[in-house]
Amino acid sequence: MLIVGELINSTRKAIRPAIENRDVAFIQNLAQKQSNAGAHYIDCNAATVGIEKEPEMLPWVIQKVQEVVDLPCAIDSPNATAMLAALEVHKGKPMINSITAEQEKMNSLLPVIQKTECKVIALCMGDGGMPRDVDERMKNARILVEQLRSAGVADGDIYLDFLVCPVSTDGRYGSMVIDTIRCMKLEFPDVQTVCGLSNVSFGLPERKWVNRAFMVLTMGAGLDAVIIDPLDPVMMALIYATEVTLGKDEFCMEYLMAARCGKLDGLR
Ligand code: THG
Repeated sequence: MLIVGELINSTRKAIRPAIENRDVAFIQNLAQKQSNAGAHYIDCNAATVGIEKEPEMLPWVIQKVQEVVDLPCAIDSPNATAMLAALEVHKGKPMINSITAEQEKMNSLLPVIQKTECKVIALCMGDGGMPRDVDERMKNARILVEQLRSAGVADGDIYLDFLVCPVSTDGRYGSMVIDTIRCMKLEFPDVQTVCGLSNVSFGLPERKWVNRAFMVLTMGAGLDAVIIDPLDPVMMALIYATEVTLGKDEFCMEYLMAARCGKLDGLR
């Protein structure tokens, strides 16, 4: 399971002021903690500082993060100018978070993707707005896979995101994502799947339990990558335990290593 640490996101209360005040220690501490907890990518989002400042602030965040952790970033921005500026300073193979099947998004980002060795998160959203069902998600997925393939992106570098919505607003949203992951794996076995897991629990108390249950279910359906708070030790222990039960952990090495490092002590 590829883990993208979600904590450096300017929509979070503490992050926006930290970015605006260029609080290096705060940002770097969060990057280090997520890396130590097992994140493979650090999501970096500076979108709430505003459209004029983001092209300056997002590259700054990425530079500060990569000064202290030897990890690539998921560059989380809706703004093509900020994305380009961030790619200029990024070291290693970045993850572009994200492109959609919306015409304008495609036109601005596909040429950038074509020139960059990168992984790409593709949100299954088109010009019709939020997809209503599995079919609409699959329709957008097909457009995205076709366009990204023709921009030279290998299937293994495409991460389809099926847009997790809160189950508190409609109880069908959870199983809709699970069904879409299964469909996708049948049609495009080498294309990867990702989700921003914590969206599922918006509006509910004690959200962590819902996130953890959804993690295990989506992994069972074939989820390959996830955007989460890696500082939840119970979540991380469940990921190790689920991988080993799905036979995705050769010789149970990761599980054994996690146990030896005290990473499975969560609820004890
Ligand atoms: N898909 C992709 N990218 C994404 C998402 C997705 N990026 C953003 C988001 N969804 C994933 N990241 C977060 C980051 C923080 C929270 C949830 C998802 C979060 N925030 C608290 C809240 O809103 O209640 C606020 C916490 C605070 O203020 O400290 O939980 O789906 N590709």
